[in-house]
Amino acid sequence: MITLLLALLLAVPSHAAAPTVKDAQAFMDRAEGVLETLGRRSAFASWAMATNINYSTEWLAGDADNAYSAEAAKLAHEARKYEKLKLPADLARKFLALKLTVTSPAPPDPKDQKELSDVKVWLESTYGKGKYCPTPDKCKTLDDLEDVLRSSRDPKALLDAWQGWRTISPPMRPKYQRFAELSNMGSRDLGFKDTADLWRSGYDMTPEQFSAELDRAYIQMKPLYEALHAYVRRRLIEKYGPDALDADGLIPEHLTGNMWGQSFENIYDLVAPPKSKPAFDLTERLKAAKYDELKMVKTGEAFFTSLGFEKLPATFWERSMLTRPRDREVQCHASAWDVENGQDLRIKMCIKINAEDFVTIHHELGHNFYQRAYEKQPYFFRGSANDGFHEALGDTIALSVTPEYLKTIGLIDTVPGPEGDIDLLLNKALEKIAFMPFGLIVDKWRWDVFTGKTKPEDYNKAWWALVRKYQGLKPGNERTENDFDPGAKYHIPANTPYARYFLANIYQFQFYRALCKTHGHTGPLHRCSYYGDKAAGKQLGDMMAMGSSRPWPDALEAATGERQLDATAILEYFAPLKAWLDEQNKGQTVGWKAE
Ligand code: X8Z
Ligand code: ZN
Repeated sequence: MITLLLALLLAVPSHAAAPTVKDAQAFMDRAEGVLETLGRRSAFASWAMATNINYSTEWLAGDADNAYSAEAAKLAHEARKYEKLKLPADLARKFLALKLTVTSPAPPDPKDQKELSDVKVWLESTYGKGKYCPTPDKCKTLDDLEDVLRSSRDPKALLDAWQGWRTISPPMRPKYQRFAELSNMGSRDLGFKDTADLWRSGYDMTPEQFSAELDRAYIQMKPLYEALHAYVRRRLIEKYGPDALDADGLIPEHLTGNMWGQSFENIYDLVAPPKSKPAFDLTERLKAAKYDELKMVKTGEAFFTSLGFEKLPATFWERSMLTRPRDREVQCHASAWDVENGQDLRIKMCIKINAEDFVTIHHELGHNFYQRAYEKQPYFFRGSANDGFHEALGDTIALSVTPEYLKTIGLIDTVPGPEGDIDLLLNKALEKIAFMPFGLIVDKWRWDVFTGKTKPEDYNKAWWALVRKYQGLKPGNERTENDFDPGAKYHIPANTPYARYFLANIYQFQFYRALCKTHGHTGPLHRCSYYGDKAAGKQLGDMMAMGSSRPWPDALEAATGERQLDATAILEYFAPLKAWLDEQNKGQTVGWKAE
């Protein structure tokens, strides 16, 4: 009897014992293994869908997404057992990563989980297949319409393309509303207030501090954006007259050369300094030198290898999608993929031979080289220090695509002298400075949707209020709540957080400034290219190899010696342009009426 009791006592207590750090470690090892397998399945299925959208690939992608999200939510619940333990810092970091691994987490009920995965796939594929059909037999894809925005100077044609693209998104509105509800259910189930709270929890500071950091950086940038805006507005009024005039000083979005007014680089010809003759036009040079899509990507790769990075694997060239296929629907928005942990890297892009895509290729390759650099990290540390770092990497390289570099690779014959500085800086500002307010508002809009501050009946109104306030732009024609204009920007239906691009725009100048210092560059910052500099490459590569294993200020410090998001680097880069713009804007109104 006594032995039986003893045996029972010995058998029972093990599950009641408090978990130890060792248990937490064992749990995490298992979680990483399970999610790595499911993540790989989901990556293959998503690739299959993005490069061939049809009923079957949608089904596969939705199913794999559901399996990953449901398992991640289940593991995050199990993880609560270890919450009270004092865990070593890197293990604690993995527990947080587990909670953040899905940007729209699965709600507890399997029926809701499936609905969420289905709605996500529906939104993404609707965007990918989206076409503007002025007549049923004449449909235009986004790339066709972007060509119009980029090249046409006829306000009617511009407006038609601009509003035509926005005919794809009204059906998304009820789906997006449901998506936000389901995603909030999942976020709350993990202990977050809502999905906005979850999205802002991955920056080694509180969500409130994160929002304040973005606002702080934006305020640093604002005078420069306003100066650029005032100058561009005046030149557009000169060109388009009444079509560009607005009593409040807002610029009509369809005249900016970009579908969302997120970059003004395509209207450089309209706003270039009046007397100057631009030294070269990169688009024209690429075409004249007979660059094709492959050569554009090879040239990008060569920049990275010049810094000491290994060549891309042979499978990159076999499996990437570089052009729009004729025979099937695809998601053309550029992206970079790490399908099998650093081994199977790919990009997916519908490349056009122009300067904009030349930069985007460097951007995408930056993702791939980053992915390979951290492949030896454990599953939850295979990421960048924060998501802004991933977006910044390739752009940091593209900033080194200077005239000096273009001459080295034979794309131009002569390097413009210092008299070309303002042209060059203006060109870059149309890309980088014009982007800043847009980089901020996409998630400001979504955070307000997720918190409930913006009600579904005000989705469109809230969007345009932000565009007006931050970008100083206005819609091409009157918009109502029958429209759903946020849905006409990829990252909304594809559920990709956007604050990362705002961060990236600032970080890339911090990286660039630091690498130029290592390179020993003297003279104006914007003339620096570290092409071929292995020391600069190592400095960047060492940070990339850290993955997300350390808080981001540590990673930033490793590459730059700095620990803060700091707009002084971008301001320093553009300082000569700011002085020039202020001169041009003398006696003119700067700014616009926001309310
Ligand atoms: O989406 C992208 C990349 C893929 S990560 C092409 N970008 C943002 C956009 O296109 O809106 C790069 C810059 C901003
Ligand atoms: Zn990117």
